[in-house]
Amino acid sequence: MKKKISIIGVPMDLGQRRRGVDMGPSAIRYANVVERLQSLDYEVNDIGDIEIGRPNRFDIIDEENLKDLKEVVKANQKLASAVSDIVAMDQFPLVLGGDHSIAIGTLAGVAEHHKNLGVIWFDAHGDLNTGDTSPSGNIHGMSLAVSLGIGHPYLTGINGFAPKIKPENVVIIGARALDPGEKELIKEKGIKVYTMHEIDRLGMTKVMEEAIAHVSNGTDGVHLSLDLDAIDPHDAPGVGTPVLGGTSYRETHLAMEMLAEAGIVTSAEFVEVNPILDDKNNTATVAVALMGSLFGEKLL
Ligand code: HAR
Ligand code: MN
Ligand code: MN
Ligand code: MN
Repeated sequence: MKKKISIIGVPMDLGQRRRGVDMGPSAIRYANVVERLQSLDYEVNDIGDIEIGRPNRFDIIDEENLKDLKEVVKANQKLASAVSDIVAMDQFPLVLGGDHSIAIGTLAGVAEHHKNLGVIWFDAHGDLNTGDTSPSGNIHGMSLAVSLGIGHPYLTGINGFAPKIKPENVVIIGARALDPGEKELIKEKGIKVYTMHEIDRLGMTKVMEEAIAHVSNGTDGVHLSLDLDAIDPHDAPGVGTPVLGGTSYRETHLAMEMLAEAGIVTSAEFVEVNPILDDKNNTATVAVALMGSLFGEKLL
């Protein structure tokens, strides 16, 4: 039987103050994600977008250094239920973002069915802040911490259980902008991190071999959370928080190809595509090309 992929868009730019990332799912669809994956012999079902509220900007109140907390909780609860339904039907959930705070909902939905989920977090950032350590109050900088059960109870409690994932099952790849509180948490929890230094030094092949071994060890599924800002801004300029010195287009493809070969990934999200900061939809096009590799597209 053909494996089924269910695509779900999350047009959300809340949780931070840079507009435009809500158009990410449209940009990715415009870059032909459905056709690309269908050509790989998957049955692809685009189930549309999660409905996101649009609070009147004069009503916005930032509570406890957490921007749009209530709206972000609402959106992620909806996403969690939708993702959980997809997994329950034995389909692969492919989530299109949208601000990276949506990883909270994706992981909440997936973790309902995978009690020992491995997580590969491709990102320039650690997303390991809490309201207490965040320099910005932006919830996208907290989504991995929240999934580990660390942070505001409205966020950690989404879908009624916490934590969603365990620190020993997580690997971060591409980091180059970590805040002091995040560095402390990484040490305290023993989270495996391949910064750009290790990627430069070991090469992507070795990094991915180790990362794949790490997240496969004793887990019952692997989620890929790919923040487009992991990639160098020369190759993926359309992101809200670009950081120089990221992975190249080819290195990132190699990583996806190795994941396809390993056959371990059971859910994925591609986030932070912001078409109004982009150059001719390049970033969405890169995202779709990477999805092609992740789902087994070959060069020859
Ligand atoms: N670490 C910073 C903060 O918490 C920057 C986070 C940047 N953004 C993301 N997440 N898109 O990866 O504010
Ligand atoms: Mn964001
Ligand atoms: Mn990031
Ligand atoms: Mn991120």
